[in-house]
Amino acid sequence: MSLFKNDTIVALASAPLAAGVGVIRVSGSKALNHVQKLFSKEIIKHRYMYYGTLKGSNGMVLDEVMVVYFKGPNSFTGEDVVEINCHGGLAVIDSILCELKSLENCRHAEPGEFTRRAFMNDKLDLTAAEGIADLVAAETEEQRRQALSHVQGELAVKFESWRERIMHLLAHTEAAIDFPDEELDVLQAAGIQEKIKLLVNDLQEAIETNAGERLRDGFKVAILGKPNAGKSSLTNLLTGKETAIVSEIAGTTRDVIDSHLNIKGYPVILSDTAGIRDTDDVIEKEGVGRAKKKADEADFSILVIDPADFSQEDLQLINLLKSDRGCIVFSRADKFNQLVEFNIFNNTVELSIDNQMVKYKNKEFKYLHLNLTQNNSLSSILELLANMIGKLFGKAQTGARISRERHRQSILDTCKHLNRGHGLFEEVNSFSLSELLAQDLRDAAHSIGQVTGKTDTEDVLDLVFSSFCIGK
Ligand SMILES: Nc1nc2c(ncn2[C@@H]2O[C@H](COP(=O)(O)OP(=O)(O)OP(=O)(O)O)[C@@H](O)[C@H]2O)c(=O)[nH]1
Ligand SMILES: [Mg+2]
Repeated sequence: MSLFKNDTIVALASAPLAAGVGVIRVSGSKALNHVQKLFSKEIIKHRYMYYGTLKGSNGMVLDEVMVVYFKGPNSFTGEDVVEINCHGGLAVIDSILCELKSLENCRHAEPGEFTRRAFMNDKLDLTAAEGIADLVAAETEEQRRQALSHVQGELAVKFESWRERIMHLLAHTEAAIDFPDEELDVLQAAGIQEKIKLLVNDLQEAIETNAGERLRDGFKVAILGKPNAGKSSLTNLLTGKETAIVSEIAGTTRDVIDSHLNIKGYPVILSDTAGIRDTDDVIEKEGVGRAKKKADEADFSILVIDPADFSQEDLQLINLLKSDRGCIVFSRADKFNQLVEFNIFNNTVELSIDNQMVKYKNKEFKYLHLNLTQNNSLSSILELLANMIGKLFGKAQTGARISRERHRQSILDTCKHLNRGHGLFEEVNSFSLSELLAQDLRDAAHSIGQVTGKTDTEDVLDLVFSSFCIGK
């Protein structure tokens, strides 16, 4: 993105809808001058709200507005900023934007340009900038919390502490360069090799779970089972509407149907799938293939079983479930209220009624037995899902979580450089050990620094800010 830093930029900061109030943001050295030209009152004090009218160049009143001036560097972007609270009609907003853009060196902001200027002026780091984008997009309570913690710098603190550890190692290593005859002793005395190993362990632990990314993008839950088991009935129960067609004809659902849910603050992408069975029908076969793929990609799977129709195929499906990442819902509790009476498990599966656990081949899964056609089954399945998802998130490391592929990639790159440095110690007669190690550590510091923007490169900035919308 080519940016003219001296331009004053302007854009609607609120949503482009007909609304009670719209907020137009102006940032740059001419922000105050420009708004003052149109505004009826003299703006004297900073952080003070003025009520007045805005007039166009032809003298026509555009709107009655409230104006606040934030003097740089005490503003969002770090530059002079003026915010205009106008009526939120699209024509009102257009007319004000047009007038402002007709003034000298004033243009429409690029997507993310306000936040990018804030970054350039050291008002925030890249993780906080991403946090702002996530906060704007947050739809559930847990997403809001995570995004806010990033805006408040928790993730930056974490990445900075890793970078500082690398810089510390680098300082020792560079000191050893001056003692070529004793460099190994100097490095060993400082415990550099062990410290590298510890750091790599910490970094790997941070990317072990993808809880932060899941929280941002949605937790994937797949509903699986044989045809007619009751998968679509369960989907409709969870979504609270007729999301999928339910019928007594086996093979009703042919494709994957995704719905977005908010389960106790966690964003969930629920996938109803085609009943899994051997079939010659080409379309159904494709659906079965997609169902299996969904199950494989899912963070959590719910296997629906009709206890009256229990068969070898159900055992194969139980086999597909991953420990801690799956549960079983037996349907038709209204027709079969005692699972054990039917000896459906053929002694291959243990059923613990007290704990509501199904045990099969050393794996255990929580189960429920429900009437999926009844709304009052909803609370128990919601509770079970919320518990399971909560547990998976709880397993994640404490503190701020990494939330993007970009963060994960930089940790992987950092580990690669650190591991290479660590390996140098194993090379007998390693030539210029400290010089080579110093280079690996510099590379590692560069990789980890990219996350907060400490070692900014233009393409990283473009990548981060291109996902923003205009006005942010
Ligand atoms: N009485 C009763 N009927 C149920 C229950 N669950 C599902 N059904 C009925 O079973 C039939 C099949 O249900 P669906 O939800 O369409 O089953 P499915 O697993 O989506 O089936 P496919 O899409 O064909 O794979 C429908 O007639 C449902 O009304 C239940 O708990 N009790
Ligand atoms: Mg179905």
